[in-house]
Amino acid sequence: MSALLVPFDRDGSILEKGLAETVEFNIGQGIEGLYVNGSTGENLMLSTLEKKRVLTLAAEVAAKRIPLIAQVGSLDVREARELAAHALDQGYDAISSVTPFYYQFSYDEIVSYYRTLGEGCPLPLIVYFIPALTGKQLSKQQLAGLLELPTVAGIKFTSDNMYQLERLRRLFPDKIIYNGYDELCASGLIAGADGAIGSTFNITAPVVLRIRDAIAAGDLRAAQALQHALNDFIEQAVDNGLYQTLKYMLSLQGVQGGHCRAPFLPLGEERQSRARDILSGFKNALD
Ligand code: MN9
Repeated sequence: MSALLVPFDRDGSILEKGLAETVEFNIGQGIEGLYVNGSTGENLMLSTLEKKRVLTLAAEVAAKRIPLIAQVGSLDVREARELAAHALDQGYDAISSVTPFYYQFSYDEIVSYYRTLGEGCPLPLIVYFIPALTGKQLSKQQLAGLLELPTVAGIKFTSDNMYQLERLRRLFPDKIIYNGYDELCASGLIAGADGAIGSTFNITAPVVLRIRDAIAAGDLRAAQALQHALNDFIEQAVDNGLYQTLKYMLSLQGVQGGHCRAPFLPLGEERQSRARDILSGFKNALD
């Protein structure tokens, strides 16, 4: 699944046409689902109204062709519930929420947050674990405690701790585990993830699908070679300003990719030229 990029104009308004084109481009590239309003969607920088608008538009354009997950996490659990209700209304298949961040919430407080959110919405709930950004590390026992909640259907695991992922897989054969770092897509699948959700897949979907298929076929050499090519791409894109670079790469392919919202800075001439080289280098490496 792609973590959906949201194109903005230079003033920070959502480019609705660009958003629709981004959804369509992803589907055209064979992506099998969208994670809407995640980190990649710059969700934390949007108003409640804008979050709802993005959820609505993505659902309208996707029109049930692929499953959709709505990230609704908020420090205001009432906002999270309101967004969850909206996602239900718009036909989303699941909701997801980042672990409560900024304040050093206790584990019990985090559990209580997910209980409140899960009990308020009949959709399956996916925990979004991204300790590098939330600052909240959880042990494997604590993650297991979250997965034991009856309303929790799974986890988006954006951490490089493949041992934790493997242990969770072992403990919870029936819960859904998504690998979250695109750099570890092959590793995560081998450790037992059911799938992957990523920002770079907005551009690299065909390669990621090949990694998945190579692993399913037991061709680990092929998976490794593809992951090397993907990581050469990701390393350079991150260095160039990840979301701006991905959006610019959409624009190079006929999609109105737009800009990021401030305080993200626009790509200058130099970084645009670098982005063109990164994309062509990636395509050449795959030929
Ligand atoms: O959660 C994404 N995380 C962020 C998923 O964007 C913060 C990843 O897809 C990364 O962007 C990607 C590049 O580091 O792995």
